Amino acid sequence: SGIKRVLAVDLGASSGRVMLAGYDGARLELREIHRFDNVPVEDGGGLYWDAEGLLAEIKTGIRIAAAEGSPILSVGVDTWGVDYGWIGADGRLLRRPHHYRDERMSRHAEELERRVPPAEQFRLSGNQPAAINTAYQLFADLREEPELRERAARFLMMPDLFHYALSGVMAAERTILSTGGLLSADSGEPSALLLERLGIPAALLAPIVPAGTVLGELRPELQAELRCGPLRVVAGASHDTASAAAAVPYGRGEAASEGVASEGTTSKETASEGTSSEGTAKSPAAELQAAGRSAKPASLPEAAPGALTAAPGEAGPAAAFISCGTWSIAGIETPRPVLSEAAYGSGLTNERCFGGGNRLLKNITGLWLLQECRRHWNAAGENLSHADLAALAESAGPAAARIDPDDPRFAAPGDMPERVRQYCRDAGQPVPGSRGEIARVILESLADAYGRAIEELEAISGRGVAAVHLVGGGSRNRLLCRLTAERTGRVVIAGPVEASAAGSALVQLAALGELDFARRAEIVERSFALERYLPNESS
Ligand code: LFR
Repeated sequence: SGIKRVLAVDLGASSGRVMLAGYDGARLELREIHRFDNVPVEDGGGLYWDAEGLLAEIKTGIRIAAAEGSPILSVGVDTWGVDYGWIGADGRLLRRPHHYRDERMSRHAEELERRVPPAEQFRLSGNQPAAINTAYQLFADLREEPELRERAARFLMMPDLFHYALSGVMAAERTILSTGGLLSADSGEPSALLLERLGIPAALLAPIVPAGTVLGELRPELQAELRCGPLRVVAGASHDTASAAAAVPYGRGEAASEGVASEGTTSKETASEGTSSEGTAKSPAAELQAAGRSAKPASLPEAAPGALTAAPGEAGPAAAFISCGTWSIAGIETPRPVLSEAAYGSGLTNERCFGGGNRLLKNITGLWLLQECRRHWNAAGENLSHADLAALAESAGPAAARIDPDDPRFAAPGDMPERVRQYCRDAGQPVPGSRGEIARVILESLADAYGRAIEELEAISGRGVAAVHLVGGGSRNRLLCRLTAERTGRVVIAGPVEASAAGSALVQLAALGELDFARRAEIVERSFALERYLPNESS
């Protein structure tokens, strides 16, 4: 058949999934093939990834998909940022990779910041300094285990580690590496200065490749073991946020906004007349340009670093996005990293995009707060789904209190409902009682944080934000979408829900020459039910 199939493996904070994506030249269809837990392993006080177990699950997913009988072209893995594993001289993992919620970095952060003060880290790398960053983790490891200098041949970021296990090829894909505080913001290459001052040997980095690189074929042993064809292993935009951003249908929802009034009007309606609305809508290329991006075909590899210093795109209004999962990442794409004092002071960070551009981002604690509440309540015998919680929050009505989602007291797992109450008590605010009230306080506080983040992004990038694309799991939460439209004062276009998997598939297909990435917005709009929320329809 004419359908091109690729596998997107998305490893998230509580679960991992293998999604089979089929592309018929117009629409992308995603189907979950295999889902499994991704729970950090505790060992001797440390927190680790169960990399071996996850690899087994990825293989299971490939085997199940292959057994369906249709050829699969490729597989690509994306994960959250910053984490990595150490590879020994024999090419094997030295030990379980650490999880960023591990605490060892706190013992070395002070020394690291003495060597490279936070403001300088930001100026050099464009990354907001944070103890979870790869730079802090590597620094801590090398100080606590100096023998790593002898024993380790490389460190590989988590997606790179899985790609290596699948293909036998060691490479450092740029979007995931750009989360770690190690790359020069200017060149996109490792910062010699940073590495030297932190005592991290440059030889520990694998050769850097752009997002959308075909690394090779699945190792022959695995092809035999999994009874699949010679599918290729593609390093896509392997940071989950970079993948999610690759699936943002910039321009599509806004173009169709006039005359569509009600919350929850799915753009299925606009999509079915989609081809006819084509006439009134700007062409995808024009939209990409209006969003400050160049509309080069994405099957081209990522632009050379020099391209980043090209003149910024037109100054017209841009669309921002919020990728809402365990974290909420609010961002706007810019031609170059934004390294101003204001960006640093507002806690913004810069990461690389597929195609070579930059994402200016604010990382906000996301659905983590609700996920932890749910875990707590369900451990006490409830059986609440995410939908149940959303319904309770909806019927609780407007909240009388607010929390700061990024307050450090919310970072670790635990009794989140009580922490929320305590926060309100400490702040002299009305204390939420019921589960619905607590959930409502969290959602309204998140929406407030989104509102502030969009203002900051707009002010600091100098680009007007006309609309906000809300993608990821949170885009399913209608209350959150509505509140976000209200607090940001912008049209919110919600979806796709499985943004990381969709983005991974789009990038893989582009890398294989099967899809023109410049058309990604119309493909996404045709493929997923996007919903629009207008700012003036308050709750
Ligand atoms: C989202 C994400 C963020 C990153 C955080 C920690 O899943 O990848 O982009 O800042 O996780 O790695």
